[in-house]
Amino acid sequence: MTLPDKESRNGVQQNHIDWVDDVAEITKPDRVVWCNGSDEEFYSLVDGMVTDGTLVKLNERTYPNCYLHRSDPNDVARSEEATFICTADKDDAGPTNNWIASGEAHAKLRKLLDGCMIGRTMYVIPYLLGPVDSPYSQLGVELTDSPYVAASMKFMTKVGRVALERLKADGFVKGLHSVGTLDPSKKYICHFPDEKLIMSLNSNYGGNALLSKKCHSLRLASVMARDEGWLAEHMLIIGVEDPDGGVTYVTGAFPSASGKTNLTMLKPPEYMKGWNVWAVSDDIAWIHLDSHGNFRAINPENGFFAVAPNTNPKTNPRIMEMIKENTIFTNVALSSDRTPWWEGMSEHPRKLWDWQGKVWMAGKSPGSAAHPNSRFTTSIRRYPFLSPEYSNPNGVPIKAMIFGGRRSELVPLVYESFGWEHGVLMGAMLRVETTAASSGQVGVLRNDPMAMKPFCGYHIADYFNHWLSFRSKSGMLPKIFQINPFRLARDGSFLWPGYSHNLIVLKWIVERCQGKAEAVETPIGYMPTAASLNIEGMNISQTTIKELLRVDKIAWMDELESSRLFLESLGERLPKALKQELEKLIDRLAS
Ligand code: OXD
Ligand code: MN
Repeated sequence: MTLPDKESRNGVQQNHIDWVDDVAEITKPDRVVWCNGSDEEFYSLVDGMVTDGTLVKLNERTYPNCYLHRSDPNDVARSEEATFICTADKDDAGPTNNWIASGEAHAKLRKLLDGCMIGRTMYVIPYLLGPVDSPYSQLGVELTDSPYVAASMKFMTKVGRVALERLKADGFVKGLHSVGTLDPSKKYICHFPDEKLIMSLNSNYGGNALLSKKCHSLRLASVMARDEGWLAEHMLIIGVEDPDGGVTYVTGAFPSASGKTNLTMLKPPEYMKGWNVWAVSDDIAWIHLDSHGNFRAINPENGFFAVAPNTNPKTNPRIMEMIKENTIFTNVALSSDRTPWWEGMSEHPRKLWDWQGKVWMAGKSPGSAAHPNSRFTTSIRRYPFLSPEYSNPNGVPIKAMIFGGRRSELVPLVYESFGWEHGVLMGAMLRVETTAASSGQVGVLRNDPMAMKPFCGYHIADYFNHWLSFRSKSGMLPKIFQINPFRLARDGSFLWPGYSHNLIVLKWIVERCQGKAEAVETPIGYMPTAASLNIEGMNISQTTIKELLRVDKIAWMDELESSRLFLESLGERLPKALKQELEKLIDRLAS
């Protein structure tokens, strides 16, 4: 074993170094490399992976500095069944999480870790989450034997000097990751909130292996947020600019693979002159209250790890431009000119190599050429419409929070809650169709409160209580909305064209915050009138709009019954205020 590079760990506290040394002692890597986040280091990592076949270099002329990574076919999505919260008491993890007692998890993992890095390099990745100099930012150190993870972390976080500088003084979240043997029966993604520790074994999929993302920024951070009085949410953050030049900041919680990245990078349609959308975050928001009670949100991440299928120059030209350089693609298909391809990008080329590297012929080969959860990873800095406030250490002031997700029926295009508690209920009742981002069946309805079911690191009923507690902490509560651009017509086509047209919905939300847009009161909340939606520029009929805004009372009663059963299944800890809100909603629908 070569000793960690003294130069790069200079000044780092001894106890931090001790942990790295202790892990190396157990996992026995051939080499330990402290990452500094430089471009040279990135190129050396990707060159090594191109040489050993882990990456395919894409066409340098059309996709400069872009690479394709193909996963093991059994390791293509987040593995919720292998994800655990490890605490002393099962009740702290609650009914929506898998749990292993922390002592037992340590013992189990210790065996699996023994010698798991023999013949490999262990990369030590010090990373900073959030703006430099922000009081809300956090440090982590990920130890990994995956060069794919080491290279991707450079895009996803701020690696190296900026983190090492803070490591001299601050505590940090410890993350240990090993690709292991990729044996699915030995896959464990374990979180130890009491120790600020993550251990992830036998997966190399981003959501399981880039520990800064779901593991640190959501599961562990949600516990810290509960204890410290803030929110760690599975939310995008955008600044919506109106024709007067005002920018209204909005967050949006949607389950995985439900369009957060598309909404974050929305290009306004031709007919909405003067409007724009500025990206702050496409996946995660850390939200703190400032001294005036404003909700201030930062993006802990520094990059995108987002779904590729259906992204095309029409649905999202801004994304297509961004990923033409300095991007790692995972599990997309490959064209004969070594450019990436996925379903919904363009007409099927006649011949492709599918996501597993096999020849794929249009009209002949079964299944899709790209994996439905194929992804791109790139730095947020590449995005031309990155909000100038992205780096603001104090975050951006949030005026509206949106919940959403795929619902082919029932949920209207947009509606607003009557107040904070009702909005919290709206989030708690979020029930959506599953997507390919997590292993398991796609398109099945499941409860995914606040889009946090897979990511809340503690008892979900306590989490609702935590949300409710902001009522007494802030006089500046954001308005809460639910949206659903995914409603289907009888023939299976989408009723709403989505993508850039979603700005019409955002405009209504912004104008509600500004006190400008009209609304009508319905039993489920405030809804836009057809006139207040400003659909003149769109090619959509009044009948379709009416359908999109229809409240089907009988179907809603069924929905509420399912929600009631779900909420009751959470047990004693369910806040009374939430039950009361549900009763009020039932009464409104019944009257
Ligand atoms: C993601 C997810 O990758 O939510 O963002 O799964
Ligand atoms: Mn996500």
